[in-house]
Amino acid sequence: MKWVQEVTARASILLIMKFVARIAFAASALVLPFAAQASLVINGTFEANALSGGSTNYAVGSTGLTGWNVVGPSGRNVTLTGNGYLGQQTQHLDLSGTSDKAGSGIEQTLATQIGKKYTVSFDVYTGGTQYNGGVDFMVNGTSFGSNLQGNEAGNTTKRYSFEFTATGASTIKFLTYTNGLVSHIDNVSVVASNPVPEPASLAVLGLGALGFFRRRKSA
Ligand SMILES: [Ca+2]
Repeated sequence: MKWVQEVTARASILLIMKFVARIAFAASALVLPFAAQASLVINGTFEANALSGGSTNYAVGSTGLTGWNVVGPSGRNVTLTGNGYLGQQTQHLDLSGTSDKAGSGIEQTLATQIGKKYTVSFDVYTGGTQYNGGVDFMVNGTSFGSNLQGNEAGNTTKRYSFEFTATGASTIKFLTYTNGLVSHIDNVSVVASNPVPEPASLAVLGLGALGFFRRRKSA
């Protein structure tokens, strides 16, 4: 009955190999969130559109600003400003544009997943005490911050972070809070804030499966 033993052994090896493959697949699915930690926001740094001069205006309704829709009352705009403006080191966006009135801004819809938590972060610059400005921020129409200010005392940017739970796709929106000259944002990022499994625990899982396979084969 040696052939019966042989067939049984081969069948169990096949089963074990399938089991190991499943473990490996499950482990790879767990590893994926590591790679997905990059920001979901397109052009959150406002560096995608090259400036030839000091600034470029994008009118309400425009989709010329990479990744973003320009929103607000008809006739308003937002202004992409370049390196060196008011001491900034990179390109950034003035939500108040050339009108310097409340209500203009930008929005972007992100492929967030229902029930998952995300952390949104961005820099605000309102020009110190010599300028009047402020930024409103909302997700799917819900306000997360109103009249957000830069670091007035140091006349520098201030970074804000908020956490939200997605109900599907999420539209993030920035608007000028009030009539004012300087309502700038930069470095917008949205990342999943759920904790991810540590590589060490995944390695243990993988080794355990390997040990199981070896024990069965040598039996
Ligand atoms: Ca920038």
